[in-house]
Amino acid sequence: PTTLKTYGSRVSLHSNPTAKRLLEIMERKQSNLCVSIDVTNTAEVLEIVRGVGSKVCMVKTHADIISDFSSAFADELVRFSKELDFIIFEDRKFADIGNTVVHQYQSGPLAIASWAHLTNAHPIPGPGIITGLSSVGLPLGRALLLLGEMSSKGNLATGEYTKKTMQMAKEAGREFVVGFIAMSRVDPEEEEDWLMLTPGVGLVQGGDKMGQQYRTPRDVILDSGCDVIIVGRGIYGVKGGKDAMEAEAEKYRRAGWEAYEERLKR
Ligand code: S5P
Repeated sequence: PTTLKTYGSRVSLHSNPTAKRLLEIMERKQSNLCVSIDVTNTAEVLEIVRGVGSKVCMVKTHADIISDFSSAFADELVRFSKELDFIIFEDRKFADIGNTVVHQYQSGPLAIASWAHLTNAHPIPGPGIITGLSSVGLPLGRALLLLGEMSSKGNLATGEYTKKTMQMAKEAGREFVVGFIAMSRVDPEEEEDWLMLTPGVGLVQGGDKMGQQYRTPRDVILDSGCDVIIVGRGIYGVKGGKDAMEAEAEKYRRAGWEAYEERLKR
C-alpha cells in the first residue's frame, strides 16, 4: 500500500512535474508540513514565509484575501519557493464551469496560474472544470487537487460524493490531477499513487467557533494515511513573531515526520 512507501520512492510513480517536485522536497527536507498563510497583507505573508519556509514542503495561500496583492509580491513568493525549497499552493477552490475557470485561473488581478504550482477545485461542476483548468495549467507544469472531503462540521462532501470525486479524478488521469484534499486516504483500491493533503490540523484536537475541526498530525498521517498536514492558525497564530512561528513550525514538522516514520514500520 501507498502508506508503506517512502515519499522519495513515490517520485517515479508520478508524471506531473509539480507532484514529483513535492515528493522530492518532502524527502529532502524531511517535512510533510504545509503552512497555510491566511493573513491579509503581503508584508505579513512574507514575514511568515521567512520564519517557516525552511521547515515546510509547501506554502498555501489565499491570494484573494491579500489587500495589497501584486505581481511583484507573486515574484517574491516564487523567489522564496526556490531559495527555501517549497511548493506554492493557491487554495482557490475553483467551483465553476470549465470556460469560466479558465479565465479565473489565468487572468484577473491574481493571474494564479502564473505563480502557483498547485491549486484545487471542487468537483461539483463535473469534469469540465478539470478540462478547463488543465488547458491553462498543464502546459505550465502545474497540478490540481480535487476536494474530496472537507474538515468543517456539517459539510456535504461525504459518502457517495467523495467516491464520485475519486472516480472523476481517475477518469481525468494523473497528468494534471495529482491528488485530493481529504480527511483520510480516499482511494481504497490504491491502484494509483494519489497525494492526500489534509487541513484541520492542530497539536491538540478541537475546533473553532465557525465549524473548523482539528485532528493531530498523528491522527492524520498515521491513522488516516494522508501525506501532507496543512496547518494555519496553529503556526502563524502563535505570539512572538518570526522566531516563535519557526519554533512552532518545527514542532509540527517533527510531529508529522515522526508519524510518517512510524507508519512506514507498520
Ligand atoms: O476542508 C477544508 C479545506 C481547506 S483547503 N478545510 C480547511 O480548513 N481548508 C483550508 O485550510 C482553510 O481554507 C484554511 O486556509 C486552512 C485551515 O486553517 P486553520 O487556521 O484552521 O489551520
